[in-house]
Order: sequence, then structure tokens, then C-alpha cells
Amino acid sequence: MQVDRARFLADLHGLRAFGACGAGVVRPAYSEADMAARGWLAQRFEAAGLRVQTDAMGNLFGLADGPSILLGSHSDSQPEGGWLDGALGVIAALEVARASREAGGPAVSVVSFQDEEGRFGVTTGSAVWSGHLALAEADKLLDHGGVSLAQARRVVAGAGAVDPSQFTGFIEMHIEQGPVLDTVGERIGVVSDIVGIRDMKITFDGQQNHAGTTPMHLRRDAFQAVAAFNRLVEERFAPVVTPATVWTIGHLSMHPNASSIVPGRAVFSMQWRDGDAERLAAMERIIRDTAQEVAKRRGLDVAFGPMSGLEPVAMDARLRGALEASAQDLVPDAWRVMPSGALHDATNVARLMPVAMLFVPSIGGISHAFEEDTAEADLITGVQVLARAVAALHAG
Ligand code: HGY
Ligand code: MN
Ligand code: MN
Repeated sequence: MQVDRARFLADLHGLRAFGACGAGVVRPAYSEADMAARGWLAQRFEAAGLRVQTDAMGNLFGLADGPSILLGSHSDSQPEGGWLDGALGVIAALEVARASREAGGPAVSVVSFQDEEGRFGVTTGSAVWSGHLALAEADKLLDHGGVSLAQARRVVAGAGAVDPSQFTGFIEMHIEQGPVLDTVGERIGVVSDIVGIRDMKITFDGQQNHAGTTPMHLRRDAFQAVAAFNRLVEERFAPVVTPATVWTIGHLSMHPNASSIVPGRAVFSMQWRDGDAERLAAMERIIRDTAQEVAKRRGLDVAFGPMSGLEPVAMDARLRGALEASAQDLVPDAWRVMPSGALHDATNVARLMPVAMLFVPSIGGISHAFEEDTAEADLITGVQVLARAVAALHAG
């Protein structure tokens, strides 16, 4: 099975054009750029001899006849996204599907999941497809601008359900999005397991007031509550976390967001990740207790939004073994087994079938930023490792 390098790279850059912004992309789920990209992908899937089907969430499938291995990732992006996050896995899947068909090889289906980047939740499209999240529940999710998923997905024409039982397994190729491979100079990462995640919005409600006449000790300042919460949580996490644990306040909106007004309301995202479900639960208890304690002490109200979450998941030994053997054949001693600190659709798909993942290096370890990039030679090596593993799995 020989991948066509030029065709693979041409399609990668073709997808990059949708929502292009400098070196990166702006292609949030259901946006005009996202839907145009999906329309283009559907044409490419068809041209590759695949049957195109879109489900109610807007997950886009290119289906081979009969039982097939499913390859893919997502083509939506973060509000400021890199050109390869997700896109690489979708185009690599398409290229392997074409190469396999040309070589009379195994049946390969392709998918681009919707809203992996969580405009509305956490890996929402594959969470609904895998049964982790009911569509009716997903429809209630709001983005930071208050738009509901139900409203956003009205642009989706499809509504066909795609039966997971036709697939023998799922392999997702992705950029590492971290510094490991780039730092050690290795070419391929074979994923051992994907961390778990929790994500929720927290709202502090205090008293909007004059920034000049309101003495500090009389204020019920919603931002100061967030600052106190963050300081206390940092202290209380210390005995619980490991160097691999991460937590982020990535979104903060204050009302009314004016220089001369003590903010009466602050809404912020609290997200935390770890490979251990117990530790995620312990962190959740600290977060909820600390937010309530800060609100009480400062005379504010606190409210917790719905919490999205996924459990840590180990990759399938057989699929992972095929990736390891393929990496050893193509880049001997320039690959490693490693965990994924980023979340991926593979976590949800693992509820339905065996899954595995492989990484290529991210230059400078940068991702979720316009400057995200990977050396062209590494992109090619990655799709070759993927193709070789798919052929080996078929050979049995
Ligand atoms: O946040 C993540 O881990 C993924 O890139 N959406
Ligand atoms: Mn991704
Ligand atoms: Mn991402």
C-alpha cells in the first residue's frame, strides 16, 4: 500500500484554506468555514469511492462497503486553531483509504467528527455518536456566546444514523500538541492512554458598584472572588496532584466589564485533567468546596454549570501493537510509547470498539495557536506508519 505524498499534502493544504487565518485556522463547529470545509471533505470522500453520510450532530463519514476499519479525527477548530489539529487525522485517513483501495487492500472508512474542540461541551460530536451523551442533552449545551447546540446544528442537512458495528476498530492520527517528541527529536508517538477530563462553568454573583466610592471592605466583587478561589485551589491541589496533572481557567467573562465598575458577576471555565479518575474526583470536591467557601466568606452567590467529563482510557493492545511494529519498521528507535495529555475523539469511540492513536511531533510543542506546525517529513512519516499498520492488521 503506497500513500501518495503529493495528493496527501495537497488535500491537507486544501482543508487549511477553509477558515484560514495567518498560518492557522478559525473553523469553530457549525461555523460557515466549518460547514464549507465539511462540504469539500464530502466531495473528496466521494471521489475516493466512499459513501458519504452525515449524522444529526454533523459528524461526517465516508463509508466503505462491508466491514471496515475506521480512521479519522475532527475538522472543527478552536476559536484560534492550528492548521493540523484534527485536520491531519482526517486527511491521513482519506489518503490511507485511497491508497488501500488502489492497492486492493483492506476496506477503510473515514470520519470527521463534529465539535471535538468543544465549542459546546467536550468532544461533543463523538460523545453523542458513541452514546456517552444523549442528543437531547447535547442540544441544551450553550457556547460562551449563549448560542445553543440545537440552534447551531440547524445548518446540518444530514440526520442519518451511522451504525458503529460496521467498523472493526478506530485509529486516529494526530499531532502531539506537546513538547515531548520535538524535544527528544523522535518522529512518532504511539499512544498508551488518554487522560480524563472535567470541565464546567462557575458563576460568582456579588454586587455591581462604583469603583471610586465603594470601600474595599464593603465590596462584593465577583472578580476578587475568582482570584481568591484560584489562589486557594492552587494551595489545596498541591498535596493531591502530580506533575502530570493540569488545570486551566481559560475563559473569564465579567459583567459589566467596565473600568469604573466593581464587577457584580464573573463567569469562568474551570477545566482539569489527569490520568487517574480518583484524582479527578478529589479535585472536583476541592473545586466545589472552595468556590462555596469563598462565596460565603465574601457574601456572594455561587452557581455551578453542568459538568462535562470523560474518563481516562487505555488504547487497544492489538491496534497499538500494529502501530508500534510499523513505527519500528519505518523509523527504528525514533519513536516512543507515550500518554496523551490532549483529549481526542478516540476516548469516546473506545466505548464502541478497539481504538489506538499515533502522534507526529509539534514544532516547539505549540498547539491551539495559529503558529502550530509540523515538519512536512514528519507528516509523511506519520501517514506511512498509519498505512503500514492498517495493512498489517488486515494481513492478520
Ligand atoms: O483540548 C483538547 O485536548 C483537544 O485538543 N480538544
Ligand atoms: Mn484535536
Ligand atoms: Mn484541539
